[in-house]
Amino acid sequence: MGKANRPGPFGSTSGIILAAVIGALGVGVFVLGARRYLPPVASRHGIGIDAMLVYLLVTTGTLVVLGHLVLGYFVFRFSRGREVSSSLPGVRAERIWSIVPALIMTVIAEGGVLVIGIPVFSELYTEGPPSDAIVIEVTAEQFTWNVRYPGADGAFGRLDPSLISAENPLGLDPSDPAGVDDIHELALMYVPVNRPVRVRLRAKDVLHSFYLPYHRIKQDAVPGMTIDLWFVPTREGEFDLACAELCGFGHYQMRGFLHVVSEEEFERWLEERRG
Ligand SMILES: [Cu+2]
Repeated sequence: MGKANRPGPFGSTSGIILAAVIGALGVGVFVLGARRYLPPVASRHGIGIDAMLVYLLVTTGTLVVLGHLVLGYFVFRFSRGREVSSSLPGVRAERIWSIVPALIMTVIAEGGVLVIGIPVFSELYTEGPPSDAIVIEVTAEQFTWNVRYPGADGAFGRLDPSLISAENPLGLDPSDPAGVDDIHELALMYVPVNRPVRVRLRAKDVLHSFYLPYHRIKQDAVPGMTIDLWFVPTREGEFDLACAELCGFGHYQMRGFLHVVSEEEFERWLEERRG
């Protein structure tokens, strides 16, 4: 069957309809995917994350659209009941059509991840937070966020899991003087704008995930581990904190708030909370 001389499978009308559907599918997917699906960015590194996502979406989306338009064109062109002939492609053509798309996909994927993404990730995950970062401890539990700030001494009080009770949800050791002035909040974080924030993330019971959608931060909270993360908030306002890991019946209630305020307002709030 090397050479096939038979009519195309479609009459012209159905061919045109199919070609239009295929073309519209490609364009439709791109238009749907191009809508803004993340809330407006509010952190410094988030700008880099968004740049990577937009680059990958535009490059791969363009290929999807082009691929569908070419496919639609071929269906239209060769579906009019005309006789078509075909022959197997030569080795050279096969090589070219294997290597060129592989190179294009490499440039697209590596350009996005290595050139745009890796510098952002390496600052966040290998360099760590600057020394002037505000340190906050967040302990996730079913179904809320325990937020703790060190008091005026700048040190967190010792925790002992055997002391955990309804009144002492974190198991704070009363014999440690460093813990006396610690500030506790429930599902509420205050941070000053444009200052690095370092979060020491813990989990009390099961897996949770600390998700700040506006700040492009999502980190699993794992029982038995303290995981460090950091970011620099760039806009003042009240932002959502959500749990992004299905953690039980009350998972949907695990909403918290991040208040990003001016440096003066933050100091005022700290003073107030220190009493
Ligand atoms: Cu949770």
